[in-house]
Amino acid sequence: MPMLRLVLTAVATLGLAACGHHGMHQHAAAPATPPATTVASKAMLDSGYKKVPAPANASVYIINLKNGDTVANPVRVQFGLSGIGVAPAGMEKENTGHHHLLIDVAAIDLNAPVPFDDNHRHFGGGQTEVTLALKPGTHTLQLLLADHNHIPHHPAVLSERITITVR
Ligand SMILES: [Cu+2]
Repeated sequence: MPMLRLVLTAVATLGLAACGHHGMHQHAAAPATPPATTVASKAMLDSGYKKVPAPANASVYIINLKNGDTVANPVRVQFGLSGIGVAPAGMEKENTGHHHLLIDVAAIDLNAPVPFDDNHRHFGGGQTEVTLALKPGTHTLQLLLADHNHIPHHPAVLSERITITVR
């Protein structure tokens, strides 16, 4: 698609020009982190479980870290939520869910409970931040909201995936 490529090039050029003009950025933008592979969210699971609906404007995001950041241990991650609220796991309440931090997860099944393991951290107490010890090197972080049964909402409330470097 030559047309699309042309547009993208133009946007990239403008972006660089803006950076140069304002002189606020000390480093070139970090390469974008490829999104995790997902299957499309279904309103109802094969088991007949009807997913908790999420408002169209619901979003989740990492407040204090951005793609390309370099940080030292311990790594604090603050969870931001908009358009939907937090409730502890096990509590069924409309327009709520609890946070999950996906660490180095490249594929997400949005039609199954969020796994319980070191790469999928549940914050079933309704916590909105965590302090982690991560191995030095690069890691991806992504937030996923899920319902009282740890099943993602429909549509899924999933943050951008970012890469950080831990010194
Ligand atoms: Cu959970």
